Amino acid sequence: MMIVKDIKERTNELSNLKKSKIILALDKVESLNILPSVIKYVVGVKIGLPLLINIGAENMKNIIMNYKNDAIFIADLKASDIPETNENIAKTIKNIGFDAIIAHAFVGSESLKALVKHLSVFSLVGMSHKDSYLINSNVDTLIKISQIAGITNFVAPATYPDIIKHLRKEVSNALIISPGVGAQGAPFGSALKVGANFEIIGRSITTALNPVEEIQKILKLQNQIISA
Ligand code: BMP
Repeated sequence: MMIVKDIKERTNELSNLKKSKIILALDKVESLNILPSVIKYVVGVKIGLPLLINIGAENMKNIIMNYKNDAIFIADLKASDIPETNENIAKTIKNIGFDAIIAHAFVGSESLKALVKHLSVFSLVGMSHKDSYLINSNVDTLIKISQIAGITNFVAPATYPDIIKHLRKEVSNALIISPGVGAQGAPFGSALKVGANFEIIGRSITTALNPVEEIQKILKLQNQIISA
């Protein structure tokens, strides 16, 4: 019988193996070119909606099949629909081979539960951009909604470290992945320092002249922070 490990266990194992706290964010078709050379340094790959639409489900299936033992794959759809449609989204995404999906919590626990039935869910309880005041001023409600749906995996912003700190305090066993380091201004390692498990990093790597060198630099910084 195949034992299915949960997402926290899998990311921990991969992280220990690779000495990495990086989840690579790929949003553009051309960014796929770097995948073969960087996959061994990252714990997960977060696929953005534009990339998924542009390459299509069949191509995505093949990519995931190719790398499924090397990293976890997260569909960043920010699912936010009624329960019936969310369930349809979850089935579709699972069928492509994704391990997890990112969802908005503001739609309510029933919509989240519809996703949880099919795959691991990362609930968005804060966002990294300047305009994110509506979501970021409702973090506690969003955490509650997520918990009612049985979710302990979260996305929280590195650009608002207090949100990560608060989330870690509220949900001590949470798996927290955090965007906003690098291109959006938060220093590499800063999200880890305040309680995130992994940092989601896109453009700093995908647009680097030498993505492998850039990753190695980031890993060094992350490891300095972890061991400090
Ligand atoms: P970058 O490192 O290039 O800024 O990429 C960050 C990634 O995380 C992007 O794919 C973006 O869509 C996503 N993201 C974010 O930046 N802030 C959030 O609050 C939530 C996200 O999913």
